[in-house]
Amino acid sequence: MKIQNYINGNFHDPVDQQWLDNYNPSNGTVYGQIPNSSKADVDNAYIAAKSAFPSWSQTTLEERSRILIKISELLESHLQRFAEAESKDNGKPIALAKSIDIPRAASNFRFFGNAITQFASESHESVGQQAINYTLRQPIGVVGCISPWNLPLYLFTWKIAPALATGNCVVAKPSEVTPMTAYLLGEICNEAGLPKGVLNIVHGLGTTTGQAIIEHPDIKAISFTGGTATGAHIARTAAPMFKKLSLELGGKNPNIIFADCDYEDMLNTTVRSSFANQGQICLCGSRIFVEATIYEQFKSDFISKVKQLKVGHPSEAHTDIGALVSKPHLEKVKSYIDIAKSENGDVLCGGEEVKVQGFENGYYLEPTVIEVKDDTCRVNQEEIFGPVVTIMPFADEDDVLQMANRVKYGLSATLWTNDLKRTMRMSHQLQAGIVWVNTWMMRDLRTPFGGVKASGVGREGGFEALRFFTEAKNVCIKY
Ligand code: TXE
Repeated sequence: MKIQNYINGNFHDPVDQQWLDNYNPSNGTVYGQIPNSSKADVDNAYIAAKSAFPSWSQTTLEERSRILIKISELLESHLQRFAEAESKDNGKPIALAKSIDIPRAASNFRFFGNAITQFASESHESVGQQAINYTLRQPIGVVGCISPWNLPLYLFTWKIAPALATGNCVVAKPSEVTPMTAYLLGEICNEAGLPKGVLNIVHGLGTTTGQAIIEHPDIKAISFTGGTATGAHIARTAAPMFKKLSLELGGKNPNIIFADCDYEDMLNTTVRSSFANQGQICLCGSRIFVEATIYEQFKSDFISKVKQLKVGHPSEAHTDIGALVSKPHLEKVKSYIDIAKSENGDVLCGGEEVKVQGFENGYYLEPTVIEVKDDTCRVNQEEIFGPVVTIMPFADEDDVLQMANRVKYGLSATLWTNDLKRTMRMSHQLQAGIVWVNTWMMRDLRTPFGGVKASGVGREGGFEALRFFTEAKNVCIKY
């Protein structure tokens, strides 16, 4: 199957007729071609977006809101089709695509369609000077949205929905590894009545298509989710042009378990926070720290639960762990298991590729738990982004706080305890953009989302996203 770019409301081949193979990770076969778009395609997308901007930015909030909510409803009505496409493209279990990815993509449009109608700005009276100041929130113009492969439609729409809600026009690029649901979204947008050129989707490699977007002098803001190295490259490229940037990058998140927690809840959630989506979520708790008094008990209970996880074909209802997204990614993740062994890490379970019957060329890996002796070892410091977690004991609060913060990343942290004072102390000191206490990945779209340190700059979510996609202008009127 060949997919095309979505520009000005129509589907087009890439100008240079350059194509890339699209792989099905569950069986390792090529099942389609996608454009490897050049600068010429990005320029065409930009021109369409620029011409659509005057009208879209002047469209009433009610009308923009209505269209976004219509997109959300159409996504919901095509749930099965989108979930199948996502699972096939990415390797994630169909049940996960159906229960999380696609519904959350639909929620993004619904949420920002509603949020824009509530987006107020401030005013300040300059007392004694007989003047009133108010803040205008104006759309930026044409903005770029670049998303990764792990939660393809969910993260793509997480950027596009607030960009459109605020009256911007968009040039967007999904990951070249998982382009399919973004391609299908174009059809839905036409059906929902989104005017031509308001959203344009170009497909291709980061180094060609993505690079053309970030280098485009008139695409004034970039919202990006992906690897930290790519984020740094985007920041360097964008700096001389003073582009506005939102960068959501990698994570190496601590999952901190105290003896006083609700044990069963913690255990079940920790299995999920370690291995959901094959561990390919920037929020996964990939470093597990357990209070020494319950360490041995936890180790044995956790390993026994992990061993029960079923690695299998993504389309099977009972699959817990599907395929990793690509062959190169599988190789990268496996290389960390070798690194762990060379650093005296103890592989407590997993560590081997799995040959799923009938799909022997798929990219499957056992869920892997590595006991590490020292928190500064590479497997404990570098983002692996696969079904691999480390575990180690800690002595007390100070000890674990030091280890939790001793990484270059700072996206999220999870804390398991029933001690309120400790919860407060630790939540305030953990270097992370999000702290979950006695839960994991509970999302409320109104909350700020993003990381500190090498996990990025800027915040998405709620009004933060609407602020990012607008320029604040102060108007001061003397009366
Ligand atoms: O990400 P890339 P990759 C981490 C994870 C993973 C590593 C690399 O550790 O192993 O990053 O993954 C586009 N200009 N995360 O290689 O390359 C690219 O086409 C403009 C964490 O997939 O960062 C894709 O659309 N764009 C992460 C997007 O950037 C460029 C999720 C992400 O790809 C570009 C994914 C360029 N020069 C990986 N180069 C998370 N935070 O959730 C690439 N791209």
